[in-house]
Amino acid sequence: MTDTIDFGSDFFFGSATSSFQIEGRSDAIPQGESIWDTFCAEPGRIADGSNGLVACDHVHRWAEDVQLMSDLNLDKYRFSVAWPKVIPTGTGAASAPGLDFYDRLVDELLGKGIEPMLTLYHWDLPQALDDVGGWLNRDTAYAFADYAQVVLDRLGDRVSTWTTFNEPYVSAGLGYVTGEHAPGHRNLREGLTAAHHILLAHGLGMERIRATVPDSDAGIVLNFTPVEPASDAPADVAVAAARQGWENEWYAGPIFHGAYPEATVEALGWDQSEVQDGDLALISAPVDVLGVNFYTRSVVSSVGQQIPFGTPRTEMGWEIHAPSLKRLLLWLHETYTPAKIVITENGCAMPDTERVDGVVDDQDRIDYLRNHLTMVHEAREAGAPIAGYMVWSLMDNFEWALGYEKRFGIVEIEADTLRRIPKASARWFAELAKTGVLPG
Ligand code: IFM
Repeated sequence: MTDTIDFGSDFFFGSATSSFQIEGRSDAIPQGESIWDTFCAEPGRIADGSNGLVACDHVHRWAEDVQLMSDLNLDKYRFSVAWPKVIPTGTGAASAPGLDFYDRLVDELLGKGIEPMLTLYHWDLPQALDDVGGWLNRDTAYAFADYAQVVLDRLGDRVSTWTTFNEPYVSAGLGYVTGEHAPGHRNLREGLTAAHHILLAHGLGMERIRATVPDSDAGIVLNFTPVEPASDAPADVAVAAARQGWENEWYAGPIFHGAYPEATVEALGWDQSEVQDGDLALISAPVDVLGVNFYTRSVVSSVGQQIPFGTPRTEMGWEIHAPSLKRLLLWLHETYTPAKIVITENGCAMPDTERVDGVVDDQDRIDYLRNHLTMVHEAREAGAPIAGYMVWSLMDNFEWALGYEKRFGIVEIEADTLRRIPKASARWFAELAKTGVLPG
């Protein structure tokens, strides 16, 4: 047994989800198609051939889910709004039933003493916007700002933390460069364009947030995968540097320093022709909060990705390496000096095969969470301004191109009934959230 760790009363605990991954559809809420609906309908795109039509049926079970969060003693809940539920075709008239859904959810959360943290975009772009170019079209950034305004006008009086985008690296990189995610393009040049337009949309969205809810905390959620060279060999070091620029600095650079990382711009041969006067000033307007999503690190060499031999991995095949989280947090603190950091996602897909009295006994997930939380605490003690930690995810859900086969939840969703069954990790997390103390 090691010593217990007390996070103190000014640190919060929460959980995170996203619209497409949990909501599903309701006949009472007419909604537009999103790029993910289209992608799911294309044969071979999703590992188990599934889709988001029902997902966790949160659209009907939201009150039960909020009660669950309350039972788990959560201080905050991070969720995203589905643009196609609020403005079905991306631009134009807002849909009252869609807005009412989020209105009820926010009231229910507040009624149970859970603070909502809202993400405006977690990948479900209205298909109608993709039909006219999606993130390759600069107009999409302006459409995003108008959509943000609709949500702000409705929920701004009750939601105190707003983030514009979740993981633009994934939207642009996996959506436009590798084709693993919607809309499934495979073109580096397009990825660079999409990335810039998403950042522009972030800047335009921040302007709307500032103008509408000046007292709120506002920012963005970025994912980081610290990159390390497999050896000191110059070829390995060069690959690591290039990966670091694209995976960890491409978004934080413009937001915090007003510039794309120069060496990577050069390495990628990007002419920056889509960057217009004033864009970077808009993108680098100060944020109050940087959301950090962390899962793993990358050890790279000139011959590809190297997971050190014998290292434990999650069901995603991702190396488990908690010390990288501490290093990341201190690096972010020193390099970008964000006013406030929130761990907006951290967690793991595990096999979930052990059961005790029918309940998933996920000691491996508890170990993962404990080890990462220990690193968060150490980084905080060393001066990084970390305000809270949100586990990904509240419940098992649609893991994008991998469908429902990878389970990240601390709450199990029973396959046929969609019954919510807290796993051992949920009980463990509930105790932590209640006491603020990580047991030794
Ligand atoms: O499920 C995703 C989430 O939507 C974004 N961050 C990473 C998670 C696990 O892959």
